[in-house]
Amino acid sequence: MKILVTGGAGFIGANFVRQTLEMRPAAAVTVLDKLTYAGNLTSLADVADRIDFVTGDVADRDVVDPLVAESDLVVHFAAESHNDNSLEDPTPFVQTNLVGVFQLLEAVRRHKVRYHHISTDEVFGDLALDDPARFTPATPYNPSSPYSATKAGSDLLVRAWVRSFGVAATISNCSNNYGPYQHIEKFIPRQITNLIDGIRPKLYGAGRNVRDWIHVCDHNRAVWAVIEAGRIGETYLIGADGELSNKQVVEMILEEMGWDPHDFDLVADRPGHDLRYGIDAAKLREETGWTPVFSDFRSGLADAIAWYRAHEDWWRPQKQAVEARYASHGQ
Ligand code: NAD
Ligand code: TDX
Repeated sequence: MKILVTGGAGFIGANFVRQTLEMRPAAAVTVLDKLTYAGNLTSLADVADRIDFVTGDVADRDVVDPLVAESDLVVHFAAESHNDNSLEDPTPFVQTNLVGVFQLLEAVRRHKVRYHHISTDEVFGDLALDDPARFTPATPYNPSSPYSATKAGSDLLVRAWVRSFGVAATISNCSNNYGPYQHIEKFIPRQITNLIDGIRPKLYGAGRNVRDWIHVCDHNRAVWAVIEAGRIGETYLIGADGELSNKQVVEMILEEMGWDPHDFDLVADRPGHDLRYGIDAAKLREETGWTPVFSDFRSGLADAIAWYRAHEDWWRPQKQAVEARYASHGQ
């Protein structure tokens, strides 16, 4: 099987490539990645001789078309992925997350190639903190940020291409991932690398916002479950019952790294900050049999802390610029 993985030099994509080579050693994997600030070739260094790597833009028809033509399956991870960046400049979000998906859909339509679309629970907007309800596949789309609006738009493009043109596609909407190779602009690795540098963690607002955490390897195993057992045209929500407030997460990081759990700072809130995400993954579990392997968040977090401690060469080059950018926003 020839698989085209877009965004394979990013956090989830790099883990997906590695897991795929492990689980399916006969698969031929090509990665298409633009190597933006978020793409890092060293994330694939140990598997470089087992994949084809193409540097290019998913929004470029001339790049995408021949790669899709020679594939049996496209798994699309490439995106501008950070909410805070989308508040500063939405331009690349519209270009990559919408125009890029349009180009991929046109190519899989032309060449009749199976397509799996990676999306986020943020397309549904947010839930109240005290609401027992969780997102289901029937929850209406109500995105809050430029990032989540472009992801919502891309999901709708996929649905239209399935219905109008018979494209063989599935969609998965996952909750917040953590694990190795996550960019240090994101919440958990930012706080871990801050603490390595002796800097107190930064919580937006009062730290009450809730995210539903899943280990990146459980996300990727669920993606394979949907590719293999999901129904064409369907949407599957991926989550591992991991709801925690940001304050709870920071306290755990502090404890695991040997600090006092109160050693954090409250900083300026994110404009339009979604209050809570929570996933009901019943459809995924029932139709594909998937279950998460990383059921203990604290031990998964301890693994992630160990990874960032051991891979300072991977994140150090970006640390100063990331923190300078946050500081300019009072964060
Ligand atoms: P990331 O920012 O770490 O990686 C994105 C990758 O895409 C990078 O390697 C980057 O170079 C590449 N890329 C960006 N623009 C491109 C373009 N125009 N053409 C080709 N490549 C391009 O992101 P991530 O956290 O790994 O997220 C991957 C996907 O998963 C995204 O679609 C995101 O919306 C989705 N998702 C992420 C999470 C999460 O918690 N991180 C949760 C649910 C869904
Ligand atoms: O320093 C911080 N302090 C803080 O309190 C940072 C960077 C974040 N936060 C908060 C904001 C969120 O409530 O932590 C939470 C998580 O923040 P992010 O890591 O930026 O993730 P989020 O905005 O929830 O989006 C993530 O999950 C869904 C991914 O970045 C998206 O790509 C994915 O779609």
